[in-house]
Amino acid sequence: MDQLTELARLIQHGENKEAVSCAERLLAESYGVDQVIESASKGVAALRNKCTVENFQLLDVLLACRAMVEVVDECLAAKLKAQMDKATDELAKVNHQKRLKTIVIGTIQGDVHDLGKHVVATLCRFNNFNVVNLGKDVPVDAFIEAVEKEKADFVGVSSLMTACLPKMRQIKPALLSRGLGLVKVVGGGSAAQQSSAESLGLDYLARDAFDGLDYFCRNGGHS
Ligand code: B12
Repeated sequence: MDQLTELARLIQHGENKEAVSCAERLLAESYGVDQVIESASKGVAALRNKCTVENFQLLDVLLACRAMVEVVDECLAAKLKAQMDKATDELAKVNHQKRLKTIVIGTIQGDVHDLGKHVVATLCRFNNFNVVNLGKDVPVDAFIEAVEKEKADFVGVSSLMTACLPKMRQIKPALLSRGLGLVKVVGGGSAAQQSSAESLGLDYLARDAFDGLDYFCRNGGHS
């Protein structure tokens, strides 16, 4: 079994300590952060049939999620932070007054899935964005208030629950009604993927965390 498949297996079985060691080994052997996240995500996704209405095995899913979060927090964040510190030093030398772009991110109201959004927040934070993470089950108004308070450039909104998509659709009109139309709204998550940017009123619908990060990097905000 190759090491990426082994990492997916360890996450799937909730073996958190072994998963962190395996991810550390992979990174030391110069596998990319994207490969590690992809393989860790496969481990969680393998539990799909243990997370249905008919068959819901909470413990298995929670243990797998814990392993995934520890890999992201203890391993990928450390790796990205080292790169980020270096990049920040270089950036500071070039232009020490440059303002970091701000992303307000959260999982939409009614939905408690937050692993994917957590990955996006971590990636963006370590790629030179100021990230305000509102958590999960976030009402539309809370997104708008945070955008105003933080003078945000972007909203990142996640939904894995099809039933919550109508709430996601309310974000852009709510921003427009408060004169915040220049704030770009980026959606993600498996439920959003079943729809389209147009029908959800998004500026962009990201395929995955890296696609979202690329969009944030490509696009300037309103400052
Ligand atoms: C883990 C999990 C859980 C965990 C969540 C733990 C947590 N803290 O997040 C727990 C056990 C709590 C859970 C609960 C439930 N779950 Co669940 N869960 C899953 C599972 C197995 C994996 C999701 C996951 O974390 N994937 C790994 C992450 C890394 O991937 P991701 O979220 O897709 O994110 C990636 C991209 O989509 C993207 N992304 C995501 N968000 C964003 C946002 C932005 C801005 C950007 C740029 C990118 C981005 O970046 C990530 C990395 O690339 C899925 C099945 C599956 N295979 O997807 C079901 C699933 C999502 N769950 C489902 C259901 C039904 C439920 C429950 C209702 C079950 C129940 N009967 O109680 C409850 C939800 C209650 C609620 N109100 O929300 C359904 C949803 C069906 C639907 N379409 O509506 C699924 C699809 C299972 C199924 N086959 O039916 N679940």
